[in-house]
Amino acid sequence: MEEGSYSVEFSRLRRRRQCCGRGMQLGVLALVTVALWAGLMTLLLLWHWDSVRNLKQLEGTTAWNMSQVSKDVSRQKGDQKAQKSRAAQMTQDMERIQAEQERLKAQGSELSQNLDGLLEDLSSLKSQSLNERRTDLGSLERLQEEVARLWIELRVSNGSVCDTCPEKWVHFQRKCYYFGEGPKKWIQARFACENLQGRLVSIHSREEQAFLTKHASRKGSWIGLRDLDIEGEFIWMDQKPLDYTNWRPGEPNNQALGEDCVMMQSSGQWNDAFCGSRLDGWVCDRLAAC
Ligand code: MMA
Ligand code: CA
Repeated sequence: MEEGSYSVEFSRLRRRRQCCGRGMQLGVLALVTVALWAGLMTLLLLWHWDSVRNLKQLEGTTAWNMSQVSKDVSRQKGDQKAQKSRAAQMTQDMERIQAEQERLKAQGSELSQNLDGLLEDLSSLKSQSLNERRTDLGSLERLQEEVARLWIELRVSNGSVCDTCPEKWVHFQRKCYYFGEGPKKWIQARFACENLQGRLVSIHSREEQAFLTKHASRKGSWIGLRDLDIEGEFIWMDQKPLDYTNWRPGEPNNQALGEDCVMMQSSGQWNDAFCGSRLDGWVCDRLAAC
C-alpha cells in the first residue's frame, strides 16, 4: 500500500475511534449520572423514610407523654381537691378542738373554784373538829378530875384518910405540892410538873396561898396561871374559875414585851411576868391519894 492511502486510512480509523469513544464516554457518564442520581434519590428516600419513621415514633411518644401528663394533671387536680377538702376538714376539726378546749378551760376553772371551796370547807371542818376534839378532851380531863375528886370525897366521908403523897411532895388539905428548883421558863416548868404526874399549881383559897407562901422559893416561883390567849383573861391550869387572887398592888400590868405568865414572889403575892424569864422556883400540885 502506498504511503498516502495508508495515512488516510489511519486518520479515518482514528476519527471512527474518536467518534465511538466519545459516545461511549457520554453513555458511561450518563449511566454514572443516573446511578448517582438513583443512589442520591435512594439515600434521600431512605432518609425521608427514616425521618418519617422517627417522626411517627416521636409523635407516638409525644402522644403517650401527653396522655401521661394529662393523666398526671388530672390526678394532681384530684389530689389537690382531696387535699383541699382534707384541709377544710382539718380546719373544722381544729375549730371544734379549740371550742372543746375553751369549754374544758371554763370547766377546769369552775372545777378549780369548786376544789378551792371544798379545800376551804375541809380545812375549816378540820380546824372545827380539832377545836371540838380539844374541847372534848378538856371536858374529859375535867370530868376525870371531878370523878377522882368525888371518889376521894366519898372515901373521906366513909372515914378514909386521903393524905397520901409521893416522895418529895408535901401534903396540904386535899392536895400534894412539889416545890421545884432550878431555872426554868414558864412552859418548861409546866412540862416538868407534867413529867411528875402533876400540874403547875392552881390556888383557890387564902389558906392554900398561906401554905404556899410558907414553902415557896425566896427567889420567886412560877404558878399555873396565865393569860396567853386573851390579854387580861387569866386561866388556871386546873380550868377552875379565878375565885381567889393575890396580886401585888399594881399587878397585873403586862409590862414591856408583854407579860402573860404569873409568878409568885417571895412575899407570896402574884405578878404577871415575861413567860420566857427563867425563874428558880416552880410549884406543882396533884390530888392526894387515899
Ligand atoms: C418588873 C417586872 C414586872 C413588874 C414590875 C413592877 C421592871 O419590871 O417584874 O413584871 O410588873 O417589875 O415594878
Ligand atoms: Ca408585871
